[in-house]
Amino acid sequence: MLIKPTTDIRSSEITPKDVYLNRRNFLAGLGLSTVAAAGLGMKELLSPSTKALATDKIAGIQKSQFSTTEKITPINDVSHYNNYYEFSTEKEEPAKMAKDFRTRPWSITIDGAVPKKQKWDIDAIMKFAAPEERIYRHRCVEGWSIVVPWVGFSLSELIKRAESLGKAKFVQFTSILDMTQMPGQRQRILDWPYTEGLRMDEAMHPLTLLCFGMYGESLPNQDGAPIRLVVPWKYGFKSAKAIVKISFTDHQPSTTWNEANPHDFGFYSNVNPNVDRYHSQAHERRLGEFRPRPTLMFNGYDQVAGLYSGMDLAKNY
Ligand SMILES: Nc1nc2c(c(=O)[nH]1)N[C@H]1C(S)=C(S)[C@@H](COP(=O)(O)O)O[C@H]1N2
Ligand SMILES: [Mo]
Repeated sequence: MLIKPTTDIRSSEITPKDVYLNRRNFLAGLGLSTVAAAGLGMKELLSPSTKALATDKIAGIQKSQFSTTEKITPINDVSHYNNYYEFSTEKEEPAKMAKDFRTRPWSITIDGAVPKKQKWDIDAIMKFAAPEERIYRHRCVEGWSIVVPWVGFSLSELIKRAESLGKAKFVQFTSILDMTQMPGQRQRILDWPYTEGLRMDEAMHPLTLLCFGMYGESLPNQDGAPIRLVVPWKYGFKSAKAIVKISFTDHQPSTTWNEANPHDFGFYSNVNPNVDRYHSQAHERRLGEFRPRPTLMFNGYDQVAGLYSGMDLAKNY
């Protein structure tokens, strides 16, 4: 999602991806990988560093009533096609470049409209509630989508413990700032650190997931380890990765993409096939599929419609 003028690039945007995936699937069928295709020898292929993921199983995961029964996107696609501009603007790069990213020790600072500023360790946060598997559709504003079995629990479990004060109407999420580990931050592609935000009722909605795993294991670094947000009825950029701060405010917080290009990336950014922003949002392509499918209002999560009653979603896009 490079910042560019709103020329209509339509589905041509997604085509290289299909070529990439099909090529990979083809190579996988031959028992080869793109690593081999890139001309690396057998030694590199067999070394542990080429292992797809270095993650840990999460114990005691419960099923969720919010899960879709749609076909889950293969883990290898989800973990090798990532938007993570702190590492790279190329989607195949974060899987490689985030490999050594340090996810411990890690804490999240809770500040703003709360009785007292706090700093919580990630391992304590992960015990706030039982981990659930939430199989969600995930829709990027660029036109691709995936179905992912995320692991986490409702963000409301954390907000309850923060005891946010009555004047808190919004929540801001801040991702880590560390240019020693994140080469993308040495470039001013975006105004670092990455920030995102939600209105309090959106943040408290049971669908809004504080996420620390996927496919039964801890998150791969490139998918936002150790902890990220997943807001399934909004475009993917609302789901900030590698969160280090959660701030409660009485006003709408600034958010990175909205500041970069407010026309294309609204504060709300609910998935909406009827509002063309960035480019037409009427259709999407599931990773690994060829035929585009129609995009659903709120990405199919109709239960959130009540949050926006009386709002013009073309204006408040
Ligand atoms: N910190 C941070 N969070 C981020 C991004 C990013 O570049 N940096 N990219 C966003 C975008 S545009 C998308 S589509 C999703 C992608 O999540 P995934 O790589 O797990 O599919 O992460 C979002 N969260
Ligand atoms: Mo995205």
